Amino acid sequence: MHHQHRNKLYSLFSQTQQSIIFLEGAKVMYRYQTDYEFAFRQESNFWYVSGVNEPDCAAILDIDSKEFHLFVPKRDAQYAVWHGYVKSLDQYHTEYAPDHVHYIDELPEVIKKIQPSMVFCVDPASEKQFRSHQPEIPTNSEALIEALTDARVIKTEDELVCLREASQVNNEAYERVIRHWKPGMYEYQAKAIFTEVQMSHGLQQDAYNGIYASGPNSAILHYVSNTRKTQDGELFLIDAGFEYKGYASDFSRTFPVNGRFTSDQAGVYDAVLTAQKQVIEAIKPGVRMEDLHMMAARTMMEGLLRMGIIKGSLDDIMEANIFALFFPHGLGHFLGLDTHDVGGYPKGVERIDRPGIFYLRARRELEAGMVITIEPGIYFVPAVLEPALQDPTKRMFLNAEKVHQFMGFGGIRIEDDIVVTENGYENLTHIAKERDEIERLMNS
Ligand SMILES: [Mn+2]
Repeated sequence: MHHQHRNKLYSLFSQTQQSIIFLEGAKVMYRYQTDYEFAFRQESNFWYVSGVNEPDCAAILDIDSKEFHLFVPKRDAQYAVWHGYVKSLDQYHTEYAPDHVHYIDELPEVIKKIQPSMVFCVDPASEKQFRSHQPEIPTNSEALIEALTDARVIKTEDELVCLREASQVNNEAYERVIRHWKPGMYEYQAKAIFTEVQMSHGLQQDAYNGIYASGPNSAILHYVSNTRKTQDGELFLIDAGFEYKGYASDFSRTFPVNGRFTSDQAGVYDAVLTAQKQVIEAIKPGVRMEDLHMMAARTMMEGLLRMGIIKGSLDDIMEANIFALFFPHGLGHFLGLDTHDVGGYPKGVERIDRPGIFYLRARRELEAGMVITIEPGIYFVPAVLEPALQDPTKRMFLNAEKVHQFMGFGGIRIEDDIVVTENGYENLTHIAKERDEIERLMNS
């Protein structure tokens, strides 16, 4: 898989320049000034081209000869005492199949031998690092990140296999949590069940800090305290995922703590679900993310209009950006080695300066092989709605009595992971999302 990634990357550079790519791998990170080690996670670009999941490595990719030089740290006996096994160069060779393996202190010598006329680095910091070894060779830190982005945004079949595996385990984790949930359980108990499923499949790296948000917490987009006792009659929103071989899954589901939706919960839920399903049905190559975002916003406003929470004509409501009060984040983002994966804004494309769509993380036409999340949501955030009720341009579209009734309701988000295919899409998320399916799962 990583060999294929290197070839893909080479194909994005012209071949005649005698140039090389220089990449540094991640180092172990510590908690402030202590020796507490955070779990190691390779830097995504380094992992993408090398497949090496160990700290303190570096790589040179020779664009002309297509040779991969792997640089590894020289470990001593002390390292073996504290961290275990010290590999020989031969063992690195067998494990990762580079064309050449060197100890990292041989980096200047190897560069001298290649005599590159240009060195592509991933960012200015890495450029600086390279120049500290070889100040006389010209470097560039824009072309590589652009090429890596172009390569990573379209997934290969092997990458899709990893994404499907991450999703499959995530499907199982969600189903177990929803099936076993009861009022009085704490938010962190959901995280415990979730983690148990993921870990038992060998998935040890979470894709992001999971959100387990009940009641009013469900309106906090990145709530991660997970300490509250879930109450009868409230909703529970979970947004969590783990990585398989570096590839993330990122789902969200919202369900009633007691296993039965109230009619208010059902009304808002159906508005979000209708929007989500409609957008997913529309996915195919050539469709633009910003159009899908607005489609979802409009459908959700239709739902709130039907419930009498907002009032006026749907066109005027959209025109006045009322959707941004209830749907303050983007419809979705690319997914891959990073949860918010690269490629959302191609060069020259800016964010849209309009409330409610500014935070959209991907603005481009979809192409086959892209993987994207679709995650519309409706939230009742007092900090947003209270001032809106005072604002004459917004107040006229809000049913104040109803809006007050929903303060404390929290929010609903439904998120699936979608592969764009030649003819449409493939949905990697298979957890119940129809209300009756969720109720059946929770009461069986
Ligand atoms: Mn997401």
